[in-house]
Amino acid sequence: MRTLTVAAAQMGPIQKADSRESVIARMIALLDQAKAAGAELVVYPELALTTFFPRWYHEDRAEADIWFDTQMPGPATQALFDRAREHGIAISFGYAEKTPDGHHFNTSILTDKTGAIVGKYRKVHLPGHVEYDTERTHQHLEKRYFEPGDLGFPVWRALGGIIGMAICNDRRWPETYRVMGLQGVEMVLIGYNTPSVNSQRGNEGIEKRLFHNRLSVQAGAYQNATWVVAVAKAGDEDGHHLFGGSLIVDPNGEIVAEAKTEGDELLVHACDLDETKFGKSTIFDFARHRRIEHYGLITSRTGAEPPPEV
Ligand code: CDV
Repeated sequence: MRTLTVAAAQMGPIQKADSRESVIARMIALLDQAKAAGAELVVYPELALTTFFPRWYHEDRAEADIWFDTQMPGPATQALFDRAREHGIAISFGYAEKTPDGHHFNTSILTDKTGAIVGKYRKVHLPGHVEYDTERTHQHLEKRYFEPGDLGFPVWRALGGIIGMAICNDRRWPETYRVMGLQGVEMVLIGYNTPSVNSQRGNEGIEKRLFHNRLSVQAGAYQNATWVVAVAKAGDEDGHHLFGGSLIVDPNGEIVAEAKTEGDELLVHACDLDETKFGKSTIFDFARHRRIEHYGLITSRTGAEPPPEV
């Protein structure tokens, strides 16, 4: 048995006017609760330090730089890293990263139990659009403010297991989990900010969206025999509602913990990383059963006509 006790630290809304210090104080309060509950790893949401700013249009993109961090840890976040180190707890959270050479990414990091950053992931699947869209009920300008992640989907040997990260929209894409699954991932950490309504389909309400959240996360866990910890930022941010529904899902695809509120809420579960072994050595033993052939090989063997060129 290899137990990693994880805490999914769901966060309630962060308003535009909230200071970075007030957000860090909330994150530290969750960290203290997690320590009392025996957690070894605390996972916070996507863009945990700020409101979900891609809903706000800035004609001059540089104005959005107020939401970005250029240093991690930096002046505002140092206190969180310090408390995590004091507690001997690893943390993972998302933030808007501006690199020294001026690139912008939607990023998450993983630390070890001493507060040292051991992993960095940059969001690959950026939803939304670049320009102001008058057809939508609300804006989703991730493509305006971020570049697609340039680090792939790596995994890290950390905390006694093999850990990977993904961010929000990534969780809906099977290859997110599979790329990490092929590297033996045992726990995937995912933060998200998901509006309760579809900006392009008004009748798609919160129940359908929570269903798609569970469907994606549970399928990713089961099909890759991995734990998945999916953590929301939830509630009403300046009149824009995000759903909660944070989840911890086991390698059978079953939910072992689910958030009940839309506020700051901790879900704690002792995850046995060895529970991934059964699936990885039987139905999802990729080395034995996974046979992806090049399309040309299949057509030459079966005589099937390739699709017409378009
Ligand atoms: N932050 C996100 O990536 N949100 C998307 C919304 C726009 C659908 C998501 O997949 O949850």
